[in-house]
Amino acid sequence: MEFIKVTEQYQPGIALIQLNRPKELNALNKQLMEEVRDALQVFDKNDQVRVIIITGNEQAFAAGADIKQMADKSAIDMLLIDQFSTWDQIRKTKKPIIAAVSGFALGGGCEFAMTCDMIIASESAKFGQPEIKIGTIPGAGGTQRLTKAVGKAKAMELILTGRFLSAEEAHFYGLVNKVVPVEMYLHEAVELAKEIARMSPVAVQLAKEAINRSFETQLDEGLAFERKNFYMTFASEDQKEGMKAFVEKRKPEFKGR
Ligand code: DAK
Repeated sequence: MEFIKVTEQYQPGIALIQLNRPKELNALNKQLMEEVRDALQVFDKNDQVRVIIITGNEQAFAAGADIKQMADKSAIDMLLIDQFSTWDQIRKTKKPIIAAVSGFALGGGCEFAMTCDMIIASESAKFGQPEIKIGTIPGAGGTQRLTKAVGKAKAMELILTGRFLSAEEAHFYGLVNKVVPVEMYLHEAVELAKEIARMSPVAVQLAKEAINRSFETQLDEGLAFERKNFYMTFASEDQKEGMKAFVEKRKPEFKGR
Protein backbone atom coordinates (compact mmCIF):
# COMPACT_ATOMS: atom_id res chain seq x y z
CA MET A 1 0.00 0.00 0.00
CA GLU A 2 1.73 3.16 -1.19
CA PHE A 3 -0.95 5.80 -0.80
CA ILE A 4 -3.00 4.58 2.15
CA LYS A 5 -2.27 3.35 5.66
CA VAL A 6 -4.37 0.49 6.90
CA THR A 7 -4.96 -0.65 10.49
CA GLU A 8 -7.11 -3.75 10.73
CA GLN A 9 -7.90 -3.40 14.44
CA TYR A 10 -7.63 0.33 15.17
CA GLN A 11 -9.98 -0.46 18.02
CA PRO A 12 -11.60 -3.86 18.55
CA GLY A 13 -13.85 -4.47 15.53
CA ILE A 14 -12.96 -1.16 13.90
CA ALA A 15 -10.67 -0.92 10.89
CA LEU A 16 -9.06 2.33 9.80
CA ILE A 17 -8.01 3.42 6.32
CA GLN A 18 -6.00 6.63 6.22
CA LEU A 19 -5.49 8.34 2.87
CA ASN A 20 -1.82 9.17 2.76
CA ARG A 21 -0.72 11.58 0.04
CA PRO A 22 -0.37 14.58 2.33
CA LYS A 23 1.75 16.72 -0.03
CA GLU A 24 -0.96 16.48 -2.71
CA LEU A 25 -3.76 17.03 -0.17
CA ASN A 26 -4.67 13.37 -0.64
CA ALA A 27 -5.62 13.87 -4.30
CA LEU A 28 -7.26 10.64 -5.35
CA ASN A 29 -5.16 9.07 -8.05
CA LYS A 30 -6.07 5.79 -9.68
CA GLN A 31 -3.73 3.68 -7.54
CA LEU A 32 -4.94 5.23 -4.29
CA MET A 33 -8.55 4.38 -5.13
CA GLU A 34 -7.56 0.83 -6.09
CA GLU A 35 -5.75 0.45 -2.78
CA VAL A 36 -8.86 1.65 -0.94
CA ARG A 37 -10.97 -0.80 -2.92
CA ASP A 38 -8.63 -3.69 -2.11
CA ALA A 39 -8.53 -2.85 1.60
CA LEU A 40 -12.33 -2.61 1.75
CA GLN A 41 -12.73 -5.95 0.04
CA VAL A 42 -10.39 -7.59 2.57
CA PHE A 43 -12.23 -5.98 5.51
CA ASP A 44 -15.60 -6.98 4.10
CA LYS A 45 -14.54 -10.63 4.31
CA ASN A 46 -12.95 -10.36 7.75
CA ASP A 47 -15.33 -11.33 10.59
CA GLN A 48 -13.18 -9.42 13.07
CA VAL A 49 -14.02 -6.14 11.35
CA ARG A 50 -17.45 -4.67 12.05
CA VAL A 51 -17.10 -1.04 10.98
CA ILE A 52 -14.61 0.75 8.74
CA ILE A 53 -13.45 4.35 9.17
CA ILE A 54 -11.87 6.24 6.28
CA THR A 55 -9.96 9.40 7.09
CA GLY A 56 -7.31 11.75 5.74
CA ASN A 57 -5.42 14.22 7.88
CA GLU A 58 -6.29 17.52 9.56
CA GLN A 59 -5.62 19.52 6.41
CA ALA A 60 -7.41 17.36 3.87
CA PHE A 61 -9.70 14.41 3.59
CA ALA A 62 -9.09 14.66 -0.17
CA ALA A 63 -8.88 17.71 -2.46
CA GLY A 64 -10.40 15.80 -5.36
CA ALA A 65 -9.41 13.37 -8.04
CA ASP A 66 -5.84 13.89 -9.18
CA ILE A 67 -6.13 16.74 -11.69
CA LYS A 68 -2.56 16.20 -12.90
CA GLN A 69 -3.38 12.60 -13.77
CA MET A 70 -6.54 13.58 -15.67
CA ALA A 71 -5.50 16.84 -17.34
CA ASP A 72 -4.36 15.48 -20.73
CA LYS A 73 -6.78 12.59 -21.02
CA SER A 74 -9.29 12.29 -23.85
CA ALA A 75 -12.86 11.10 -23.34
CA ILE A 76 -11.87 7.73 -24.77
CA ASP A 77 -8.83 7.52 -22.47
CA MET A 78 -11.17 8.11 -19.54
CA LEU A 79 -13.60 5.50 -20.85
CA LEU A 80 -10.85 2.91 -21.25
CA ILE A 81 -9.22 3.62 -17.89
CA ASP A 82 -12.70 3.00 -16.44
CA GLN A 83 -12.03 4.20 -12.94
CA PHE A 84 -15.74 4.02 -12.32
CA SER A 85 -15.55 0.27 -11.85
CA THR A 86 -13.25 0.84 -8.85
CA TRP A 87 -15.66 3.40 -7.39
CA ASP A 88 -18.58 1.02 -8.02
CA GLN A 89 -16.78 -1.74 -6.15
CA ILE A 90 -16.15 0.64 -3.23
CA ARG A 91 -19.85 1.53 -3.20
CA LYS A 92 -20.71 -2.16 -2.87
CA THR A 93 -18.91 -2.60 0.47
CA LYS A 94 -21.30 -4.40 2.80
CA LYS A 95 -19.96 -3.18 6.12
CA PRO A 96 -20.72 0.33 7.32
CA ILE A 97 -18.16 2.99 6.45
CA ILE A 98 -17.71 6.23 8.36
CA ALA A 99 -15.80 9.08 6.75
CA ALA A 100 -13.90 11.13 9.33
CA VAL A 101 -13.36 14.39 7.49
CA SER A 102 -11.14 17.33 8.33
CA GLY A 103 -10.00 20.09 5.97
CA PHE A 104 -10.75 19.82 2.26
CA ALA A 105 -13.28 17.34 0.91
CA LEU A 106 -13.56 18.63 -2.63
CA GLY A 107 -14.65 17.20 -5.96
CA GLY A 108 -13.94 13.48 -5.91
CA GLY A 109 -13.03 13.92 -2.21
CA CYS A 110 -16.53 15.15 -1.43
CA GLU A 111 -17.98 12.40 -3.62
CA PHE A 112 -15.86 9.82 -1.85
CA ALA A 113 -17.04 11.05 1.58
CA MET A 114 -20.64 10.90 0.35
CA THR A 115 -20.08 7.36 -0.92
CA CYS A 116 -19.38 6.42 2.71
CA ASP A 117 -22.39 5.81 4.92
CA MET A 118 -21.90 8.53 7.53
CA ILE A 119 -19.69 11.57 7.86
CA ILE A 120 -18.14 12.97 11.02
CA ALA A 121 -16.60 16.37 10.29
CA SER A 122 -14.10 18.54 12.09
CA GLU A 123 -14.90 22.23 12.42
CA SER A 124 -12.33 22.94 9.71
CA ALA A 125 -13.94 20.67 7.10
CA LYS A 126 -14.81 22.25 3.76
CA PHE A 127 -17.01 20.40 1.32
CA GLY A 128 -17.45 21.32 -2.30
CA GLN A 129 -17.73 20.28 -5.93
CA PRO A 130 -15.41 22.82 -7.60
CA GLU A 131 -15.08 20.89 -10.89
CA ILE A 132 -16.89 23.72 -12.69
CA LYS A 133 -13.84 25.92 -12.06
CA ILE A 134 -11.66 23.56 -14.08
CA GLY A 135 -14.15 23.18 -16.90
CA THR A 136 -15.82 19.94 -15.97
CA ILE A 137 -18.59 18.63 -13.71
CA PRO A 138 -18.75 16.05 -10.91
CA GLY A 139 -18.26 12.55 -12.31
CA ALA A 140 -18.42 10.24 -9.32
CA GLY A 141 -21.93 10.90 -8.09
CA GLY A 142 -21.73 14.54 -6.94
CA THR A 143 -24.73 15.81 -8.91
CA GLN A 144 -26.83 12.96 -7.53
CA ARG A 145 -25.65 12.43 -3.96
CA LEU A 146 -25.12 16.09 -3.08
CA THR A 147 -28.57 16.96 -4.45
CA LYS A 148 -30.17 14.20 -2.40
CA ALA A 149 -28.24 15.31 0.69
CA VAL A 150 -28.70 19.09 0.58
CA GLY A 151 -31.60 19.65 -1.83
CA LYS A 152 -31.75 21.03 -5.36
CA ALA A 153 -31.24 24.75 -4.70
CA LYS A 154 -28.10 24.36 -2.57
CA ALA A 155 -26.67 21.65 -4.84
CA MET A 156 -27.17 23.90 -7.87
CA GLU A 157 -25.42 26.75 -6.08
CA LEU A 158 -22.49 24.63 -4.97
CA ILE A 159 -21.99 22.78 -8.24
CA LEU A 160 -22.54 25.76 -10.56
CA THR A 161 -20.29 28.13 -8.59
CA GLY A 162 -17.78 25.74 -7.06
CA ARG A 163 -18.31 27.42 -3.68
CA PHE A 164 -17.32 25.53 -0.55
CA LEU A 165 -19.67 24.49 2.22
CA SER A 166 -18.37 24.92 5.77
CA ALA A 167 -18.70 22.07 8.27
CA GLU A 168 -21.43 23.96 10.09
CA GLU A 169 -23.42 24.50 6.89
CA ALA A 170 -22.87 20.89 5.88
CA HIS A 171 -24.38 19.86 9.19
CA PHE A 172 -27.29 22.28 8.78
CA TYR A 173 -28.08 20.77 5.35
CA GLY A 174 -27.81 17.19 6.61
CA LEU A 175 -24.70 16.27 4.66
CA VAL A 176 -22.77 15.32 7.81
CA ASN A 177 -23.79 13.56 11.00
CA LYS A 178 -21.85 15.67 13.46
CA VAL A 179 -19.30 18.46 13.65
CA VAL A 180 -16.68 18.42 16.40
CA PRO A 181 -13.46 20.28 17.21
CA VAL A 182 -10.51 19.33 15.01
CA GLU A 183 -8.77 17.32 17.69
CA MET A 184 -11.91 15.20 18.19
CA TYR A 185 -13.08 14.17 14.73
CA LEU A 186 -11.40 10.78 14.60
CA HIS A 187 -12.30 10.05 18.21
CA GLU A 188 -15.94 10.91 17.47
CA ALA A 189 -15.94 8.64 14.42
CA VAL A 190 -14.54 5.83 16.59
CA GLU A 191 -17.27 6.39 19.21
CA LEU A 192 -19.94 6.10 16.50
CA ALA A 193 -18.22 3.02 15.07
CA LYS A 194 -18.04 1.38 18.52
CA GLU A 195 -21.77 1.80 19.01
CA ILE A 196 -22.52 0.20 15.63
CA ALA A 197 -19.94 -2.55 16.25
CA ARG A 198 -21.95 -3.67 19.29
CA MET A 199 -24.98 -4.46 17.12
CA SER A 200 -25.66 -7.65 15.17
CA PRO A 201 -23.42 -7.47 12.09
CA VAL A 202 -26.07 -9.38 10.15
CA ALA A 203 -28.75 -6.82 10.99
CA VAL A 204 -26.34 -3.92 10.34
CA GLN A 205 -25.53 -5.24 6.88
CA LEU A 206 -29.18 -5.85 6.00
CA ALA A 207 -30.17 -2.40 7.27
CA LYS A 208 -27.40 -0.67 5.30
CA GLU A 209 -28.45 -2.50 2.16
CA ALA A 210 -32.09 -1.51 2.64
CA ILE A 211 -31.29 2.17 3.34
CA ASN A 212 -29.13 2.35 0.22
CA ARG A 213 -31.97 0.84 -1.77
CA SER A 214 -34.08 3.89 -0.95
CA PHE A 215 -31.77 5.91 -3.22
CA GLU A 216 -32.22 3.56 -6.12
CA THR A 217 -35.89 2.62 -6.20
CA GLN A 218 -39.45 3.87 -5.94
CA LEU A 219 -41.11 3.56 -2.52
CA ASP A 220 -43.03 0.36 -3.31
CA GLU A 221 -39.93 -1.46 -4.43
CA GLY A 222 -37.87 -0.08 -1.52
CA LEU A 223 -40.49 -1.23 0.99
CA ALA A 224 -40.56 -4.70 -0.55
CA PHE A 225 -36.76 -4.84 -0.30
CA GLU A 226 -36.81 -3.72 3.31
CA ARG A 227 -39.44 -6.35 4.11
CA LYS A 228 -37.30 -9.10 2.59
CA ASN A 229 -34.30 -8.02 4.67
CA PHE A 230 -36.49 -7.68 7.78
CA TYR A 231 -37.69 -11.29 7.36
CA MET A 232 -34.12 -12.36 6.78
CA THR A 233 -33.02 -11.08 10.20
CA PHE A 234 -35.42 -13.71 11.66
CA ALA A 235 -33.21 -16.37 10.09
CA SER A 236 -30.28 -15.13 12.19
CA GLU A 237 -29.14 -16.33 15.61
CA ASP A 238 -28.52 -12.67 16.42
CA GLN A 239 -32.23 -11.81 16.16
CA LYS A 240 -33.08 -14.70 18.52
CA GLU A 241 -30.35 -13.60 20.92
CA GLY A 242 -31.32 -9.90 20.70
CA MET A 243 -34.98 -10.47 21.52
CA LYS A 244 -34.27 -13.14 24.14
CA ALA A 245 -31.81 -10.79 25.86
CA PHE A 246 -34.43 -8.06 25.91
CA VAL A 247 -36.97 -10.36 27.53
CA GLU A 248 -34.37 -11.60 30.03
CA LYS A 249 -33.31 -8.00 30.77
CA ARG A 250 -29.66 -8.52 29.86
CA LYS A 251 -27.27 -7.30 27.17
CA PRO A 252 -27.26 -9.34 23.96
CA GLU A 253 -24.17 -11.13 22.74
CA PHE A 254 -24.19 -10.92 18.97
CA LYS A 255 -22.15 -13.42 16.99
CA GLY A 256 -22.76 -12.28 13.42
CA ARG A 257 -24.70 -15.43 12.54
N1 DAK B 1 -5.15 17.05 -7.89
C1 DAK B 1 -3.80 17.08 -7.94
N2 DAK B 1 -3.04 17.81 -7.11
C2 DAK B 1 -3.69 18.58 -6.20
C3 DAK B 1 -5.10 18.60 -6.10
C4 DAK B 1 -5.85 17.79 -6.99
N3 DAK B 1 -7.16 17.69 -6.95
N4 DAK B 1 -5.42 19.45 -5.09
C5 DAK B 1 -4.27 19.92 -4.59
N5 DAK B 1 -3.23 19.39 -5.24
C6 DAK B 1 -1.81 19.64 -5.01
C7 DAK B 1 -1.40 21.01 -5.55
O1 DAK B 1 -1.14 20.95 -6.93
C8 DAK B 1 -0.18 21.28 -4.73
O2 DAK B 1 0.89 20.53 -5.27
P1 DAK B 1 2.34 21.22 -5.59
O3 DAK B 1 2.04 22.39 -6.46
O4 DAK B 1 2.83 21.62 -4.22
O5 DAK B 1 3.12 20.13 -6.22
C9 DAK B 1 -0.49 20.67 -3.38
O6 DAK B 1 -1.55 19.73 -3.61
C10 DAK B 1 -1.03 21.70 -2.38
O7 DAK B 1 -2.06 22.42 -2.99
P2 DAK B 1 -2.15 24.02 -3.02
O8 DAK B 1 -0.78 24.61 -3.04
O9 DAK B 1 -3.08 24.38 -4.11
O10 DAK B 1 -2.78 24.31 -1.59
P3 DAK B 1 -3.73 25.54 -1.18
O11 DAK B 1 -3.88 25.40 0.30
O12 DAK B 1 -3.21 26.83 -1.74
O13 DAK B 1 -5.14 25.26 -1.87
C11 DAK B 1 -7.00 23.85 -2.51
C12 DAK B 1 -5.88 24.14 -1.48
C13 DAK B 1 -7.66 22.54 -2.10
C14 DAK B 1 -8.05 24.98 -2.44
C15 DAK B 1 -6.39 23.79 -3.93
O14 DAK B 1 -5.31 22.85 -3.89
C16 DAK B 1 -7.38 23.33 -4.97
O15 DAK B 1 -8.20 24.10 -5.45
N6 DAK B 1 -7.29 22.05 -5.36
C17 DAK B 1 -8.09 21.50 -6.42
C18 DAK B 1 -9.50 21.27 -5.95
C19 DAK B 1 -10.38 20.73 -7.08
O16 DAK B 1 -10.58 21.39 -8.11
N7 DAK B 1 -10.89 19.52 -6.88
C20 DAK B 1 -11.70 18.87 -7.89
C21 DAK B 1 -10.81 18.10 -8.84
S1 DAK B 1 -11.72 17.28 -10.14
C22 DAK B 1 -13.82 10.06 -11.52
C23 DAK B 1 -13.98 10.17 -10.17
C24 DAK B 1 -13.89 11.44 -9.58
C25 DAK B 1 -13.63 12.54 -10.35
C26 DAK B 1 -13.47 12.40 -11.70
C27 DAK B 1 -13.57 11.16 -12.29
N8 DAK B 1 -13.90 8.79 -12.18
C28 DAK B 1 -14.28 7.62 -11.33
C29 DAK B 1 -13.53 8.60 -13.49
C30 DAK B 1 -13.47 13.82 -9.67
C31 DAK B 1 -12.93 14.91 -10.25
C32 DAK B 1 -12.34 15.93 -9.37
O17 DAK B 1 -12.29 15.80 -8.19
